[in-house]
Amino acid sequence: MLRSTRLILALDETDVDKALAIATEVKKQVDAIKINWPLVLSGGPEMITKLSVLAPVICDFKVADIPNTNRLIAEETFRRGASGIIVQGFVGHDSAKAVVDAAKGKDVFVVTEMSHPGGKEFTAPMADQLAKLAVEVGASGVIAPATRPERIAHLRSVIGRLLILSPGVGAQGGSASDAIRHGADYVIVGRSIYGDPDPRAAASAFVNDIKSALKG
Ligand code: OMP
Repeated sequence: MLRSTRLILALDETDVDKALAIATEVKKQVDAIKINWPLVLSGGPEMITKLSVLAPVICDFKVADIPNTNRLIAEETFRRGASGIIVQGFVGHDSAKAVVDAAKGKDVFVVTEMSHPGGKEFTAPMADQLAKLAVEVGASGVIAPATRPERIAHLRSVIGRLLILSPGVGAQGGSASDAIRHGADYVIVGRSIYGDPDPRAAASAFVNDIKSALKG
């Protein structure tokens, strides 16, 4: 995945025509488009293929099953054109490794501490172990919360040079520039772009905010 604007669009828009129009509008401002169950359930798995023509697609399926089921999900995801996939690490090394093996060099990201308030309950206490697991199974990187940027800095110290993708910017209260300053490689933004009346202008504002952090 290119590290150009460092912005990833979380396209959780369930109106398929709108989603495709927004993706087309902002494709030059994003390094990847992340899709999750809402858009796959409304538009079908072919959304992966359609969007992959516009930008690299990361499938945020938060895969969390036994190794064989994880492998089957990953194979189908990559067969449809995805460049990356997001998995849960709490199911264990064998399950996460099954996805890394099925990815055959494509990107796999492991969720660590989640960005919402409930993320503090179970995922925060396990975050270091989840981050270590990401390193040990050969994942490309981790997901870490922009809502608690100090946690990004801490998790960076655990994972070394692996990538950090950071959601929780905008609608959940986090700041893109803070996340980058604390060590994120990319920020993930959903509602504050696709829910804006002018998604392109909203994306540009995030790109400029990220640039300001990289300069400073
Ligand atoms: P907005 O809150 O609308 O910007 O969307 C954030 C996106 O990031 C959604 O697609 C979430 O599912 C996803 N996300 C989180 O918000 N928090 C996390 O801890 C992890 C993810 C994720 O794995 O992408």
